[in-house]
Amino acid sequence: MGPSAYRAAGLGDAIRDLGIPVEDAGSVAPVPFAASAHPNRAIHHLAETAGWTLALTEAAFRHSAEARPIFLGGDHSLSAGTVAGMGLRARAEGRPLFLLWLDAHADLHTLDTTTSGNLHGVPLAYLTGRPGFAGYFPPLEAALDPARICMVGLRSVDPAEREILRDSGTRVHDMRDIDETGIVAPLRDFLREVASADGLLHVSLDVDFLDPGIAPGVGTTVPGGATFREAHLIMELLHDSGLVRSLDLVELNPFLDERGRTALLMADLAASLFGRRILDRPTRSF
Ligand code: NNH
Ligand code: MN
Ligand code: MN
Ligand code: MN
Repeated sequence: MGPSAYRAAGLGDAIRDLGIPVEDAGSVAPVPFAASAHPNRAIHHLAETAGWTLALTEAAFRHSAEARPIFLGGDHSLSAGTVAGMGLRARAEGRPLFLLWLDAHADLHTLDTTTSGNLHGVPLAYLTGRPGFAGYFPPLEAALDPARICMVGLRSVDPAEREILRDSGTRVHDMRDIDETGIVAPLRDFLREVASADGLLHVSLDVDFLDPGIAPGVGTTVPGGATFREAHLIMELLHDSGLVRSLDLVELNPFLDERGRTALLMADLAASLFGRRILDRPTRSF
């Protein structure tokens, strides 16, 4: 239902209004994937998710050749495919892929450590080539270097994820960091690294990055999230950087939304990323 809600919220027109041509490529269909049964019996929908991952990897690679794709979910397991596909795109262009992960959660469980069994909690472990996915998920052709990931907004990290993050080299900015120092300096620092490496930047925006007070339409709300302005400022800085190649909008659950306000906010944020601004201003280098 997420993609329909974004369409109804006017996502396409919000970007067209900026003078950018938009094409709706429609829905991706999962392809069959014969995943083995996993000893962790908690896991839900393993073979289906693997099939989606395969289909989305191919779609992301194909659509990113000539466009800056926006992937509408669906839960965050979608990123296992979209980011894998963007990894192939980056490799084809001979450039490194960087990832900005805007989320309350780290989504770094492996199939062995997840206790909820919800596969939206595992995409980053898969994408960074952590062990235990072989035979269960599609083989990953281009693993992402954890040092090229920047996480912003964390406020719910499980013990196994904390362990993985400790010496990963990933840039991690939890909500406390944002409270203490703001988001501008660390984001500019990351963007400078992407620019100097001539990298491709993928942005993955989980609804629960936002504070539940402004974005109630998600199954895993966590109090103390990003404000309206913090989120918009990130999008505005990303636009000014000119570095973003692709975007995920994930975890929207229209059943839990209030009068479409979460879908509208996510569409607004995407429009800011694509260049909507309050006033014209001299672009400052970051
Ligand atoms: N870490 C928890 C789990 O694996 C929660 C993950 N939920 C999310 N992630 N919404 O973004 O179940
Ligand atoms: Mn997530
Ligand atoms: Mn989350
Ligand atoms: Mn989730």
